[in-house]
Amino acid sequence: MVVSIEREGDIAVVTVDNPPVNALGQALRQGLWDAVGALDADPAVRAVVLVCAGRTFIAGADVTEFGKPPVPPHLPDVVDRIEGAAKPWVAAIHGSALGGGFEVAMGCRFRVAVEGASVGLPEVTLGIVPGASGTVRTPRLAGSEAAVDLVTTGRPVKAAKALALGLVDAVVAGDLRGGAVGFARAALAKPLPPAVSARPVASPDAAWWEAQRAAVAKRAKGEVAPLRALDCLRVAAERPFAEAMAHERATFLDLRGSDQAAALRHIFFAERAAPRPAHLAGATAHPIRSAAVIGGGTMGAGIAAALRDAGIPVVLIERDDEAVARGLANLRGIFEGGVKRGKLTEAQAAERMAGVTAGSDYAALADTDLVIEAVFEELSVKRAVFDRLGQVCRADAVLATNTSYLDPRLIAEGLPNAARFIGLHFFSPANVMKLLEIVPTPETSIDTLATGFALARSLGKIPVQAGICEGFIGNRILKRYRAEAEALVRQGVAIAAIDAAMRADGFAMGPFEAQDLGGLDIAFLQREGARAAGQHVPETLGDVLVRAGRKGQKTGGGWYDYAPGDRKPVVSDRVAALLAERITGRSEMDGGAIAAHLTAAMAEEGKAILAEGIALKASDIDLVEVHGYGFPRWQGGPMFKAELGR
Ligand code: 3H9
Repeated sequence: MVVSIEREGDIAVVTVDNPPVNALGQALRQGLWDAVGALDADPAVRAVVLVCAGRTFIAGADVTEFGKPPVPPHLPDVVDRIEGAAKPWVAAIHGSALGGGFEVAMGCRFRVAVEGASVGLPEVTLGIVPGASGTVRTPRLAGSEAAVDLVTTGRPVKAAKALALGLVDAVVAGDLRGGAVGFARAALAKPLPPAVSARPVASPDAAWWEAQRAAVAKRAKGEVAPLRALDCLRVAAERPFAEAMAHERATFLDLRGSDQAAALRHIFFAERAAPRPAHLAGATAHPIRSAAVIGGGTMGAGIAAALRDAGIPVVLIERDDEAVARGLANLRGIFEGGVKRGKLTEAQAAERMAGVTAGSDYAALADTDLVIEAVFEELSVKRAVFDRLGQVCRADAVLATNTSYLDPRLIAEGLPNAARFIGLHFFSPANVMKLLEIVPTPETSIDTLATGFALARSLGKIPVQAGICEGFIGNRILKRYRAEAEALVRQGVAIAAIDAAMRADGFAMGPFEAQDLGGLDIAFLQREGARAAGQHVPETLGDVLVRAGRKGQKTGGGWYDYAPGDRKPVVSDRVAALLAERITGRSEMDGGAIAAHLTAAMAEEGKAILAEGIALKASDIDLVEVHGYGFPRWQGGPMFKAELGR
């Protein structure tokens, strides 16, 4: 039974129990529909409290039903039926009331939330708009301004803010069910407020709506749903309720079948499947109660910050006192930045730092559960670190390298008990970026691998297993992407046209401006290293620029020129002159064709990566690109896009 009914005197308590998140599948919709009928017919019931079992209130429509034809009763009808019930319903919210879940709550006459709960309309993150009155009832509760923020960003708000906005009527501490029943009794003693659909909504003027449209369009970068949601909200403010409902429903059904919605659903489910891969079901992760990071540079400090954010005590090792002080300063800088941006309080930042011990003596690692090496990307330096770790660490301590290009097998050579060795490739800034590539060697044990995934879960990262090749999954595709972009330049496509095309396609930056930001020299030095080792690495256009002293923004120029102190890329005559003899044609390829060509190249590399077993599944490659390399989420990643063929 997904819906059951109990009595507390004259109050009925309807309990929804549809694990894992009480999603509104057909059985639940029917159960709620029938409950209204049964309780309306029961003269002993004066009011109804709607509670949910398990970790959350109703988390929304059942997303797994979205690929299929809708089956009645449809959610808007269920919400209307609850609102039209003869007895007032009170939604008792814990966990999250999201999407259709919050729409059901808005069909109720009252909403009571427990402290810590949140409410929201995240539909745009799935490429759709709310489809059961979210755009129409929300402005009637909280006004158009709050509704625009909630619906076009999809970001939920916590109970206290929801109360301030008028989205909920009361916040209770502790016993939610008891609190909601008490609220219902008290409410019955007073005249009932009008149903939400009957409340007025004041429309802001046309200029305000136009300003919203410009702001949402700027954020959306090609994503359709936020603008369509804004249109629905405007109709809801300017037209009668029924007309707005019809408009919202038509928009919802239109978007539900769209490519963007399919892509966003693909990423939604891939993200949820990633942390617990089926092939690790029988493995036992080692508990990580303490961790150490070797190297306090940008990457090491970021990893240490991520560990501290998860509450894990950290030892930070650097080679001498001066480097220790620099590492600690880097770490402090990260937490201070968190305070400046309002993400951490001063007290939290201090607590983060208090959990860090720093020094240059490896003896401090004798009882550490996990050590992550993040030193200079040079084999001999890394091997020296693991020699020391092999001597001082417990035999069962998990030892990880954060290498992004080197072969982990070579780094682990000679390590006693190589079964506990693994690659954990973080992305910079490591305390912010969600992606973690997990790279086992042939000797890594399944339990060590499971430890990598468990660590990712506790750090809130999205783990993807990668096999060993140069650049693993992400950097290998990046290399191909850059090579293809350079090939276009050689054919005569303008550098700025390529960057503009990728931005228009939804990337935060194009390939050349991104290199200018990160610096061209790291990849250059890698190529030079490979050349010095006797490998044939053809000259790239980037090599030409670095040899001319153009390493990116930090040298005042790379692919573009930069005025001192200004990050705005300016097309460079000097670059044109430097590359002139290598540019063989003149091409007027349009932006759409450029983006299609480059993303297809990424997918082609992805296919090779899959065929070689470097990635276990195509959706892992999509997660790497979306979470590590700025591939637009609403396109679902290169593999999904290629599969779709559009
Ligand atoms: C909508 O409501 C449209 C309406 O306006 C109109 C309709 C007409 N459906 O995230 P977790 C699964 S659109 C199906 O790890 P947590 C998930 O795949 C919807 N399945 O848990 C996973 O399965 P498994 C708007 C769902 O505790 C399991 O539940 N709502 C759905 O970390 C646990 O998920 C949303 O977008 C779903 N809606 O976080 C809310 N949601 O165990 C989406 C989850 O097999 N959900 N699953 O891998 C969430 O944000 C989080 O799940 C939540 C819990 C915060 C609720």
